[in-house]
Amino acid sequence: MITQQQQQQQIDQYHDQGFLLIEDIFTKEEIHLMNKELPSILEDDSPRKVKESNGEIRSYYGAHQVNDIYKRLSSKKKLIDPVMQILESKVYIHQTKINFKKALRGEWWEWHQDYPYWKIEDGMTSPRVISVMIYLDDVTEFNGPLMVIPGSHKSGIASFDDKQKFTSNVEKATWTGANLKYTIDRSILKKGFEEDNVISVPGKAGSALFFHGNIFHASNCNISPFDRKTYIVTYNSVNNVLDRVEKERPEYLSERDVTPIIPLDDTTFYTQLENSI
Ligand SMILES: O=C(O)CCC(=O)C(=O)O
Repeated sequence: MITQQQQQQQIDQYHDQGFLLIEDIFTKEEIHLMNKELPSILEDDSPRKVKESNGEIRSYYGAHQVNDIYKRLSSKKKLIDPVMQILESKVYIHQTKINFKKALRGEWWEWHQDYPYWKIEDGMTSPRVISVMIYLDDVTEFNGPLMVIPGSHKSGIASFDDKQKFTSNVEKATWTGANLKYTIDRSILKKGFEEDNVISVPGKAGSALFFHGNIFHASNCNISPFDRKTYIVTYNSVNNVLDRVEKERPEYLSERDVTPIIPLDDTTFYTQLENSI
């Protein structure tokens, strides 16, 4: 248990740096449960499953919509409480994805911000949104940890599409592959690198990395012999409405039902689990 003062320090750190790593937020048993579900989730051959250019699985979108363990673990109180505290409101899940980054095969993620995608593709009105990356494996310096530029979330939107401006290109709206649509310009990135202000965020399986919708982030290829699987849940404030857009993306990329999550405590989670076995 942490004290109220420590909790406030964590929240202040998040607001200042744009990210926060909390270790041991999930138990070994919970991580095992999530990993055990993966083969059955991946039997699905729908567009939710996205491949790398080398044929490996890159991502699976919306696991919480098709799998009960993922659904319930995404609602756990220990995740939702800090998220609600940071966003100062009730929240719902806008999007989830499992990123696989397989040993010696997993590819990179270019430097980008997430919020521009949600603003342009989904009509999200403000960056009052937070993603939580849950580490399903140990994440090390060598298997492609997330890299961030601390404080960059304060720059607002700094990403551009390949024409150096925002265009809502409906054809590309469901693009989920390795060549990202909105990336950060080299000149903007140079500043972060020159000021020696780029860090990676390794951590043990069970850690959770909370990060702001506008933080600059990227990750390298996995050149280690160990997989680096993570589950990313994006929580949006129920007050941060999605405006109408010309063409709505499918629900596995953009949820429009804003019913607030009811946080699940451990007792409820394990009772439900026993009942479902
Ligand atoms: O999995 C990763 O390393 C990067 C994921 C990412 O950048 C994203 O989901 O926006």
